[in-house]
Amino acid sequence: QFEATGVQTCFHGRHINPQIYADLNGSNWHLKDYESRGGYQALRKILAKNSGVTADDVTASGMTPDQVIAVVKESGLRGRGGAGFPTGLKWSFMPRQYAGQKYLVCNSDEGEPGTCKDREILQFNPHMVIEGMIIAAYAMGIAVGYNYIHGEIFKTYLRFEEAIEEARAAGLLGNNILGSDFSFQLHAAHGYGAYICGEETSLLESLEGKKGQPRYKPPFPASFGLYGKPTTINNTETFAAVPWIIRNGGQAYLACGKPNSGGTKIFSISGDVELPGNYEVPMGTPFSQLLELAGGVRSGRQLKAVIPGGSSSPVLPGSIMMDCTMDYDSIAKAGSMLGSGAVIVLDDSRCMVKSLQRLSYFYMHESCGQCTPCREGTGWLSRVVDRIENGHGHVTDLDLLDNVAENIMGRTICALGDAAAMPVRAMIKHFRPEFEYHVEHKTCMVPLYV
Ligand code: L3W
Ligand code: SF4
Repeated sequence: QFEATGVQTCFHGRHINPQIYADLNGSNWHLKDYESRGGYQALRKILAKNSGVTADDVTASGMTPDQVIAVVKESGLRGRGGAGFPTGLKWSFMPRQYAGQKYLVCNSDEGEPGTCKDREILQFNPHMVIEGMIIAAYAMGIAVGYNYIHGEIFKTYLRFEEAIEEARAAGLLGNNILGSDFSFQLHAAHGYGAYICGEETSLLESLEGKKGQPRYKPPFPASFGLYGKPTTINNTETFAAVPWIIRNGGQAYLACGKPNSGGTKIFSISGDVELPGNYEVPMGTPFSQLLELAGGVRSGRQLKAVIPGGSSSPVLPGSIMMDCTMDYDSIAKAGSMLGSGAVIVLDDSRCMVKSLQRLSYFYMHESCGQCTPCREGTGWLSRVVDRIENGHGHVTDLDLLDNVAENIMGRTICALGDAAAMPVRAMIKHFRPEFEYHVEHKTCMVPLYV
């Protein structure tokens, strides 16, 4: 069932399938290969009207920008970067009649611990993102776009540059695309590895050449974005879904998933599973099936806990996760977030105090330092968890952690503060006896921790 659902990215289930990996690892990412898989047919479809451009699989009727946005709305596509904001709605925020410069930005600054999907889309299927961006630019009347790529995947950035050059040489980017009256210039930019630059306004600051620190929102980028101009920012996987949606229709994409969670989603599964990797499955797939696809829990051990949507999402006990389906509503109902789809599996040999120690250190390290609750609070969280793990905890430390977390949440400029606080509260809520044991016995209650 899963092997056949490669809707977006041609991962067709797990990417570590040797045959698929061999294909993708080769030179199959080039323009000619993408076109042989039906690539750029969606672009040809929308431009057919005013250019005489021919498309293999559609009548040459073309699509207006409004029609493109309507199809994306109909598809139920939601932002794949973490927040799940409806993509069609976001596109409709762009002021179409605005006479000045407008920008389109792809957020490829993938840095969320556990998430490793966007880099593989860019590595193995860059033209799908480029086509999605061109279609988005057409729909919103945007002439200039940037793809901001994480600084630690420099080879992927170079490949994306190469793909842009291929598209430009073939008349798919630049002035008068495919002979139409639509022009779009696309550029790649790379960051330097700071996690916070994945936050959209921080990314814009960095793209402008400034220190990557988040801005207050509102105003949202839709009205005050890059260089203060209206800007639409979407995640890499979101853009990659667009060509399929335009070719096959919004309803077809929606039908792949669930009503409030249309289409498919790539889940990056890591941790204690036999076959970690990226898996593209329909939204609404039971977690138990996804786990099975990843080979099950490592070495036949028991499932203890799951962080379902990247390190920013609250941890859930394995028993709760086994009743969930992989879609926004089910995971939210269970008390966490689907986030960017990074599923971190923890087996029964894992110490939750140690796990939280690593997470808390990460957020302290990545805080940009702009707001006091985050700058100071992430340090407090990290130091208190540290002392519990190292056998110097106090009986009052659990309440202290909860208090610090509570005082960070909702009091910061960007979501990093909440992202640091939520995992702490969830860990203590679900695994309190483990923390208490650490404080009382100054050692771990999980004897097999390695
Ligand atoms: C115009 C309005 N635009 C919202 C736009 C807004 C943004 C999108 C979602 O955080 C989460 C975070 C991480 N007018 C608007 C509007 N928008 N209202 O809609 O906005 P928002 O604020 O809900 O979310 P966000 O700030 O984009 C993203 C979580 O995702 N996360 C992060 C993963 C990180 C990666 C990575 O490394 N690449 O994926 C994982 O869970 O914690 O909660 O575009 O402008 N009225
Ligand atoms: Fe910076 Fe943290 Fe404030 Fe975000 S919440 S702006 S990362 S200090």
